[in-house]
Amino acid sequence: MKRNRLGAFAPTLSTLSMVIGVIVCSHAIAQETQLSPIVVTDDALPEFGTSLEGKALDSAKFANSDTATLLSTVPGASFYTGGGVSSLPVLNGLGDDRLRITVDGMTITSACPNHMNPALSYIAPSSVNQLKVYAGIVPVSQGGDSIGGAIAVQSAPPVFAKSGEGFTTSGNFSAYHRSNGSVDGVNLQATAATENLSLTYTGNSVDADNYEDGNGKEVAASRYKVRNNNLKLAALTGTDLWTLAVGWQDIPFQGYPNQSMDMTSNKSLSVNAGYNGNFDWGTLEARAFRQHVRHKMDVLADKAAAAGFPVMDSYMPMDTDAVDLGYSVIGTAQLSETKTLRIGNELHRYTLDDWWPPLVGSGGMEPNTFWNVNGGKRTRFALFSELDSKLNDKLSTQIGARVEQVTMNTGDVQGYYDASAPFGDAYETDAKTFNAADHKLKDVNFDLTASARYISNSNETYDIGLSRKTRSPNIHERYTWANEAMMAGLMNNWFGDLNSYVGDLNLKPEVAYTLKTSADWHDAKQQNWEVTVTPFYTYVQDYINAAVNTSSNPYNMSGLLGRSSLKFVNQNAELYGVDMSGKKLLGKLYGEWTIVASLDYTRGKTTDGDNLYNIMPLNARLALDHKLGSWSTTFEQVFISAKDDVSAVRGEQTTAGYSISNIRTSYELNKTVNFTAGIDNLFNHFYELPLGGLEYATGNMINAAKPVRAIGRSINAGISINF
Ligand SMILES: [Cu+2]
Repeated sequence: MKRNRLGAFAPTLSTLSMVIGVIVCSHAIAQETQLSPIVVTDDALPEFGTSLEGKALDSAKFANSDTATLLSTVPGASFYTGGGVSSLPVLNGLGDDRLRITVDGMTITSACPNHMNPALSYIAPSSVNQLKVYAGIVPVSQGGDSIGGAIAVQSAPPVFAKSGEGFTTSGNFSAYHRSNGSVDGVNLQATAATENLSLTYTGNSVDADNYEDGNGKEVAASRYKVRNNNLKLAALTGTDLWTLAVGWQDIPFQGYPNQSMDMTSNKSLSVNAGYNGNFDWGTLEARAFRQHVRHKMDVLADKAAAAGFPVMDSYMPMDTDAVDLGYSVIGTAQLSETKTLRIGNELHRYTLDDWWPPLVGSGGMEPNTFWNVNGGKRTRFALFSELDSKLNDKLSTQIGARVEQVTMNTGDVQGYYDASAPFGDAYETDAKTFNAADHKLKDVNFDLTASARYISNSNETYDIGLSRKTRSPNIHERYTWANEAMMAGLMNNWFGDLNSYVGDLNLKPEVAYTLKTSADWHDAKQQNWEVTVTPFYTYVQDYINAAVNTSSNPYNMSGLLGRSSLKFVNQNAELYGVDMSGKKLLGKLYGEWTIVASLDYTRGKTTDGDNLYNIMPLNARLALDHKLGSWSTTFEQVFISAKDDVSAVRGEQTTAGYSISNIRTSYELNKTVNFTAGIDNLFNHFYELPLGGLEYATGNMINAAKPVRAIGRSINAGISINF
């Protein structure tokens, strides 16, 4: 494990249009000991995953404020973009709630009908020490309630003083600036530690204005402001490690160009306690956590202006109050030299209130509070077991089974008004129907994973994996109830497509069957060259998709040209494709040059013949890395083909192909100071985001909304200082 992440970024500060950017990271102080992770692992095990840490992460950190995008070099990864720090990651065409995403072991739910606050929005890129990604085939110990894959993000492990050293302090400060959107960020990390106790504070902030596209035109409501804090206490007793972390976040605003709403406040408080212990029989990891979030939405003034709305204090207040609560206990026993057994139990309970206060004087949004979800509950209880075996020198296997019970419930709802209002019955019939139904639901889900790795010789490794994975519907998919499309349905949308959605109590869990193989060819020392080819096929039974809402509610019509009123439905779907990557050391000429290339192809469609929504078109990345002493540089070219395979039912719009160039360089001085600079979208190319949805402010009853415009050229710089 790499413990030194200096490298971080670099940018810096600026009062006069200079650039800066920084990132923090570096817990790194050489003279301190770091507890090695207590996990029984074996390189021989099959793994359809990628682990990013150290330099591999640092190169991306200053160029973005959005932790999900640290995955951008992972084959098969893409992003549904929305808010500046809240992209929803996708692996091989399955994203958002279809991935299991944890932050320091905590399962955090997007507590918003637009999924504005997903798990990775609670940790800044600068605070990420390690990012593990499993695409398609996921060990059951890492999975559960997901069908696409898993992403586990870890902040830096605690640092203790060395034996005999007594008391020590260490830390890092970093700052960065990005020209497009005038983004300023600062990060601070400080640790005070003895041999047995360690206290670390981590804080960061980022302020961003609206960015400009490649034509120099501003994208309204792309601005944001974020404050994150975390205090972590760790104690060592013998070989046991205890941790207690408290985190709090404040996002005063985060704009969403592809939603009718914007985040106007997100305040959270989390408590996360962990234990890692060694016993005669093996190791025990335990964790308990709770996160409370208060989330608010309305429309930011600049978006309202861009959409042509009259100036008002509030356009539509929306409120969310949610709690994620959970624990996990995982025991790992080394049964023999060739067998490791893992047994675990997890509980995750999510509760949600989602209400929209009346707007006095609005006519259509009063006099009652609109209850979108009233006392929603979703509890998962899981047991799993996993066996790692080394059958011989060449062949290793992993098999696992997981059973998970998901129970859900919610209370009664009401709309803004009843049928006695002058506008008639937009809500009352739907509310009565919903309240008369039984809301209590229970699913029992089974997951199975079997995988094998065959190391043929020092040049060839082959993996194969087969799995069955299950995800139960989320609260909004099952419990949103109002067919009224212009107001209620459009608010229940985490796709950025500006359609209206309504839930269905009868939705079944989606079950995915995946077959994935991987071939890895490389030189014996794995330093000179490598080529990896990873094809996959997934069949999803009861994939939760959308169909035209045939409700006879008289207000079941969209207020936006080309947008539809849709309803969540179970369909069958299949996804297939291939990820390829390779690298080659070119040689030495004023430093060392390496070429790195990757290509992803994913196809997704329903068995009825429609394309799945938001599937990343064929894309490739070509990078030339240069290293000379403490100086490293990457020249990157990204190629994205046109998005033509679009979802008919969602009225998905095509986007044109494009190619952009990025340059990043960093220089490390005395292992203490790190300077970073870069230019993204060097040639200021104008393009539309394939997975960005539609720009709300460009659509109305006469004009169809256009795809969200991507950011133009940005000059970035940062500095990181260890102390
Ligand atoms: Cu929201």
